[in-house]
Amino acid sequence: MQNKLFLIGIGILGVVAIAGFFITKNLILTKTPQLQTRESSVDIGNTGGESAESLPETMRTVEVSGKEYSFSPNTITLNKGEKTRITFKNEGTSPHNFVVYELGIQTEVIPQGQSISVEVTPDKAGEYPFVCNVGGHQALGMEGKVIVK
Ligand SMILES: [Cu+2]
Repeated sequence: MQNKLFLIGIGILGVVAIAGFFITKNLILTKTPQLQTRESSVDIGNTGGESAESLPETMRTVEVSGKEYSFSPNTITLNKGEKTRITFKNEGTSPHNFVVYELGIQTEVIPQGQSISVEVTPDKAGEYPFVCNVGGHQALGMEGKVIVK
């Protein structure tokens, strides 16, 4: 009976010793992956370039106002390839709009006091005339130019 207990005791010690060996081995092995994790966390730091995604929130905005019968300013400068929001405000008393035919921009005709925005990413440098195309307004002076650099 005592011999049996002795043998069981030896057996348990053996199991503990073997388990201890493997646990120690595993601890050593897991140290290496931990180092690799630190390296990959550097990569995560690099993807901090995601702040570039916040650029649309700080999208460049250009404001133009129109009245009878002029635009202010009458020259707008855009950067080639840069998405820009153009906000047109009618500060006159008649309805007006903002049109740049060559850039494919044509806002709705808006009444006194209202604003309307369009977004544009010009892909060609050059100078493009803008107008209000409500009947006769361009001839009366509602024109200007967009310069894309
Ligand atoms: Cu007009």
